[in-house]
Amino acid sequence: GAALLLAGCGSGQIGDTGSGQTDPNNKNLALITGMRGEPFYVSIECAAQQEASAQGYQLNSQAPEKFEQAEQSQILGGIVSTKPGAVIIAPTDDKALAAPLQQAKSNGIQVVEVDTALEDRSISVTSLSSDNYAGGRLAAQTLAQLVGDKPGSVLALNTKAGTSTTDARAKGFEEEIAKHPNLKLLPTQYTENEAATAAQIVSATLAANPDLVGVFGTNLNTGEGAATALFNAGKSGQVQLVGFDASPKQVDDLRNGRVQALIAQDPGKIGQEGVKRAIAAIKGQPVERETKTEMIAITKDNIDQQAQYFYKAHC
Ligand code: T6T
Repeated sequence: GAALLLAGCGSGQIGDTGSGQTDPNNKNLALITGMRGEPFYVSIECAAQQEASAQGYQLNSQAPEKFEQAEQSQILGGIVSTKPGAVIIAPTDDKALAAPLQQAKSNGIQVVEVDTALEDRSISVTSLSSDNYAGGRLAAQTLAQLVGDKPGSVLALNTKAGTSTTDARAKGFEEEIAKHPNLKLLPTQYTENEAATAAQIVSATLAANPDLVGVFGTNLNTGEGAATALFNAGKSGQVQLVGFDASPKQVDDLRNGRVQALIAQDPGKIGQEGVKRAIAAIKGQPVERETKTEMIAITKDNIDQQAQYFYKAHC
């Protein structure tokens, strides 16, 4: 008796399991991306806002200042207390966000994962992202082609361990590079998603491995940092650089020869479809459990045909 009564009162506190019911008429959505002001996430936000307005829904969009799970969990806690019908989220850690998202779910909030995902697939109703493992393999194939037969070392720059997307990209990259006997893969390094750290690691790797022939930056910041370091060392175009994402700076770097290829994602599609699914889930309609969106390898040769894949710095 007492325990049941306790479970029924209070709202949004730890231990409150809520009713678990979603009001099908709830018109409020929340979007929590991985980091504020970052063009991949900005592009998701712009498309999500557009779709939400078109369907007559309010979208409350928030993000941590850095790609950081503690701050993101705090934002999520605040959003849960406003009881939106769904939260569309890019969890910054594949484990740490599980408990607060389970809490949201228990409070009747539908969870839609965009881009990154939790290891535990039982919390969200749907997950939308690039096929990041395939993207890592595509990056390796592209890099191997750029390097040609030349023997040498290759470096992959990951972000933070526990980031589902970049972990999958690094894995795909490693497995594909292993098929190229002329390329020796150095141990993958972590940048904590800081461009400056990526630049330092590339400078140090150049010094320690004069045979470096290729670098893979698994996302925007790692790629931007690597491009800066190679340029400062006078190695642009000698050490082949394949990046992931297509920020305005990355696209400039590709045009001016500081980067040789970019694997671009489709954040606009992810944002738009994320909102569509959130609305469907609120209404109790079925949604596809997992969907992979398109990616494309952009090089100097096809850059002028691929402008639709460039990310936005502002809506
Ligand atoms: O590469 C994207 C995203 O897919 C990844 O999960 C985290 O980094 C980015 O947002 C780029 O900064």
